[in-house]
Amino acid sequence: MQIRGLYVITDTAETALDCLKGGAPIIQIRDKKRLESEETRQRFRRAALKIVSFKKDFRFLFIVNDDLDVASEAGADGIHVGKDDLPIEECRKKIDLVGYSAHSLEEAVEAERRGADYVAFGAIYPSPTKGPGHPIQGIGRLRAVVTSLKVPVVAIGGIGRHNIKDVLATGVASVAMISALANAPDRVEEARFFAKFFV
Ligand code: 3NM
Repeated sequence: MQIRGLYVITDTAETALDCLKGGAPIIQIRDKKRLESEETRQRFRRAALKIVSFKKDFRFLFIVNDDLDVASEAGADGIHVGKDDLPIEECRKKIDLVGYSAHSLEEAVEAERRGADYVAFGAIYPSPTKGPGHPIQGIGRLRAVVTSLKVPVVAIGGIGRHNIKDVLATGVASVAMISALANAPDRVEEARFFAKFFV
């Protein structure tokens, strides 16, 4: 399976399941609080194992954010890292699919050169999840990244119903979301709405 379509990022198996029911082809588990305590780490691990169990009913790529041990234990398809995480080259030794978060065109090109299988680029718009201090790239820079890279580009940050069409017009392979799905009154329907743009 390739990186294409709705890319769901969540810290719960419940949201993952709802989005799979809506047709999402990619799920990433991400919880930046997972290293706060043994309890949060175990919660993360259990959620990863639960999500992987959904593979018996759904076809999807499962990606773990920044935790090679949990990714290996769960038998995840891939790992996603950024500049402060494990190097791409280290991840590559243990797992087939490695994604990287870039925040400039230069960083995106460099990630591809170092062997990333896809590059996430953001934040495209102000992100409710990242908050006000996080740099905004806008559609013009996204387009430049899409045209400069051979690997699939995933747009991320502040994407929702009101701007999805502008994002897709850049030719991105995939669109990643946290809050637009997590906060939707009906997550299955919301995932279906976004997933259908790619069929
Ligand atoms: N990474 P939402 S923006 C996890 O710019 C993440 O790399 C970003 O959440 C980046 O869909 C972001 O709620 C948050 O804006 C995405």
